[in-house]
Amino acid sequence: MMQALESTHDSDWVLTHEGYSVLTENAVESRFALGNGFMGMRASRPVSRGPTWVSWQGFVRWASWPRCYVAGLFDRPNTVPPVPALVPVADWSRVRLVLDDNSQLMMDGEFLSSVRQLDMRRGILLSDLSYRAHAGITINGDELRLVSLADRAVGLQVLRFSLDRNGIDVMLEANFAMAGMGMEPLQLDRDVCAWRTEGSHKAVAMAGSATLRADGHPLAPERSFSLRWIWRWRSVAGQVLELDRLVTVARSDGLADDPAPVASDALARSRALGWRGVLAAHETAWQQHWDASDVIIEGADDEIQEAVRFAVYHLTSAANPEDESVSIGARGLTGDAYFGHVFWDTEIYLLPFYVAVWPEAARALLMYRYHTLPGARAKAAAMGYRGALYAWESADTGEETTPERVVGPGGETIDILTGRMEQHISADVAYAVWQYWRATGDEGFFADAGAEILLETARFWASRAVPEADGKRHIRHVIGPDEYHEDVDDNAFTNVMARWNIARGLEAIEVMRARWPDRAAALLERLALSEPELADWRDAVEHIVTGLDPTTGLYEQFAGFYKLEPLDLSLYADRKVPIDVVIGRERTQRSQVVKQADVVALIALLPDEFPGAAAKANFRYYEPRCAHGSSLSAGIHALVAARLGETEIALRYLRHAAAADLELDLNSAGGIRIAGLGGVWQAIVLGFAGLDLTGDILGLDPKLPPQWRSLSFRARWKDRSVAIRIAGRTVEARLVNGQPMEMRIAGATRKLTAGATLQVSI
Ligand code: IFM
Repeated sequence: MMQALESTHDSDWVLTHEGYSVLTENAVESRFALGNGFMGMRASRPVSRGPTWVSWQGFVRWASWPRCYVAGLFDRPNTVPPVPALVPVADWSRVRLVLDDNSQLMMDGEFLSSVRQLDMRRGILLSDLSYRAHAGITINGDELRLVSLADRAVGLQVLRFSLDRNGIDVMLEANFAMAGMGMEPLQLDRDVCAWRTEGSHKAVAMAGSATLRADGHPLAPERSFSLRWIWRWRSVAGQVLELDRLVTVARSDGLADDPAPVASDALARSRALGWRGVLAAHETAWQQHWDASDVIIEGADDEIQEAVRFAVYHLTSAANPEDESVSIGARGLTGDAYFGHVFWDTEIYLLPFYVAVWPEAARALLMYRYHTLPGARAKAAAMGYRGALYAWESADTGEETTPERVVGPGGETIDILTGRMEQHISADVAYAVWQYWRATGDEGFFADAGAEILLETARFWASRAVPEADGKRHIRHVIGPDEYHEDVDDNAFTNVMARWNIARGLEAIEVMRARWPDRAAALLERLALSEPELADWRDAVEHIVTGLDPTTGLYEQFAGFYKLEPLDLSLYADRKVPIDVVIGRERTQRSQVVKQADVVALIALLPDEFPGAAAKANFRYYEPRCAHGSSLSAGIHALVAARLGETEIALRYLRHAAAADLELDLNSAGGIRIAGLGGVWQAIVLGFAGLDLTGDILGLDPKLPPQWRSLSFRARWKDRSVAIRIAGRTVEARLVNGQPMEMRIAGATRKLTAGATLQVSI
């Protein structure tokens, strides 16, 4: 194996998978997927195994799902009901190998070894295989693949292989499989092709170059077809053939913009660098990201260290600070589940990571919400409300894209109510805007975009929380984070977040008036926000029902939750499927069983709403009632437990969250569950380390598990970068760059100056 194709010699950084199983291949492809926020590529093997599928318990699935995605490339496939979905682009890593006229589908021979590795430090996928083909010919090969973090348009594959025989007629074809699937061709030239989506008027171009070398000398290809190269030669035993293929991709969102020249320019740029230069630039970019975002835990189990790196790897792979027109789907760019749609996952589960280590990415994600405000306004208006109600599932335009119904496992039609009722999304977006602004002090963003989001979402809630005969304002007919209970009234999470959102809307006006009076007046005028309407907002803040019992400090999850049938979840501890599958949908709805963190998520987001012993009381009440039917749940439970000093419980949940995509859980088949990975990072950094970026001073309140010898990471805060190390009862903080600042560590405020490491005993 040549050096570039070797993985980092450190098991903390490298995930390894040996073999190939039709049952788990899809999950492996998601888990080892590559991405740079613009392009995402599943880790499918480059040589086809033919149309392998598994027919298992009555349904048919593709064992391998080779897919390459481009962020924002949505179209409406012919689904019923029609919803926008990400359209895959060409699987540019595909090769076809023919030996003496026999196509090698890697099905009929024998794998002597087959190993895939994800080198997270370098952001590369490495494969190594040895295969005994027909007539006993052995093929040895290895592959390196990446999508560049240094130049997001660029992908690279380097493939080396040899045969153990002389005199075999070999044909190697490098092609762009499935190119243009579901799209119409616009241009099919030798080195660059472009297609357009059928309905959404987007276009994508791909350009490519491929070189095959034998003993370092290029072989001449046949070029009978666009983006296809065919080489023929007679084998020499042990001779190493090296294929390097560069691909570049460009997307355009309007038919007037031609993406082909953009892809061609990117190809020229990367060809000038050569594949080693492309690889080197990519590795440097990853190193810079790791310098800013690595989390090092000494003394933790290997799985936790590996899990947090895996989380940071996928979070880094998912975002693109250069594109404000896209956000991150529930599976990133690693699989088709949820069609690439964006949920609250991004603002609540992912944003904290970006805000703390990569605020430029956080800003672009929030600008996506700014650009999709018209869609949110239209949704609110269509439902009879004012302001902005964001889509529960959002694609490229901001219109609601949640399917209205799906076909259930038994062929029955199931209505999906979340698109109409899961409205907390609007407060979640507002929450993320506020967190970003507090942590970065990005005034330009606040004045140009953030304030408008806060005002329009506040306005929605004020119109949504209707005054009733009891003198209170209620929010009826919603779904909270606990999606087992549909069409409920006064979900505490929704109502408390709504109240918070309206209060921040009012505060945003104060901030605007104090800092930019002219712009404040212009904004209020443009939004036609009058004093009587603001008075109504103040009334809403006063009167929204929250479900809080002041005597116990407990929030009722929604009106009537306490009257539901109690369910002892410990009796179902060994179940392998979600609780609603075990006890049925109807009983689940009648029971006090919570799908995922709901009131517990509120403790995480708005700790000030749980003074004194209230946080613990609510956690103790709701934690045993939670069935964790979503990958979002465990991480947030770990975070809250860690802050409460419930270290063992927190570690248990952290392990649970860590295992989700790292173990070959078949739920990862449709893509990694990136919100769960965000939860892993949050549990460690916001939970155990107690990092708080939202106060006037950067805060840290560590409560590490005793077995962790140390926890180290970096955080960005208001144009500064701070390196933090917590070891036992000592905290070290160092200002990596930026102006001197204050920091509150375990309640005590200290000064942080350049060049000196602050050391505090806690
Ligand atoms: O947003 C989540 C939701 O909270 C639970 N079901 C899956 C969605 C996408 O991850």
